[in-house]
Amino acid sequence: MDILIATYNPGKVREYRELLIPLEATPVFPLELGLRIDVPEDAATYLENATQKASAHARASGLVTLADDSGLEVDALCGAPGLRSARYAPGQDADRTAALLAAMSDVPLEQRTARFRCTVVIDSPDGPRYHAEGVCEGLITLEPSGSGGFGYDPVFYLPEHGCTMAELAPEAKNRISHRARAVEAALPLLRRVLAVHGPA
Ligand code: ITT
Repeated sequence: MDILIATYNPGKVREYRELLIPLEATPVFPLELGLRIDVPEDAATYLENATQKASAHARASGLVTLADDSGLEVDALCGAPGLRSARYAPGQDADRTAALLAAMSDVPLEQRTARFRCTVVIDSPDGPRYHAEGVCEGLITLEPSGSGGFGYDPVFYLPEHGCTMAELAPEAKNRISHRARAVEAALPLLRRVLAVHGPA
């Protein structure tokens, strides 16, 4: 059976294809179904944004649906870009990482602590709804490094790995990332929902 992953971000698509291999269901993505639903991501929490994305896509597709809302929280910027991570600056990922580094140009290394946060919501046309969260702690670098991953990965340094998230192999990112942790917590919930919605 299929599970819809309600994302249009190609980086997330790549990661979910790998992260959901343990699941006895096939991940499908909105564009593969000819779906394109623009959900406003204007709520006050990751949970509300992810819920809106999951619910709209579950209603439109009739499928069990997973959505995530995620972001980078930088302590020296009082938690910014946070919920606005995807819209922190116009342009591409590289423009947003450049804007972030510029905003932090006078922040010393020891104060560059940050975390990625990912909230996953699972919904289905007739509920119930579940959620799970994953967090990954790190430091913001002084300049980008690495070409893997997406988004802010080139400026997110992992002290215990001695490299940025963008310098990790994809399998390694998928073991330790905020999204990997959220999915790990969500897998039992997903299995429960899929058991209810599976073939009779
Ligand atoms: P969808 O809503 O279609 O899933 P999106 O990119 O708009 O895609 P979000 O609203 O959750 O997704 O925004 C998350 C932003 O946070 C994303 O665009 C990146 O800039 C950043 N981000 C999230 N996860 C990341 C990761 O694993 N590595 C680097 N940056 C990440």
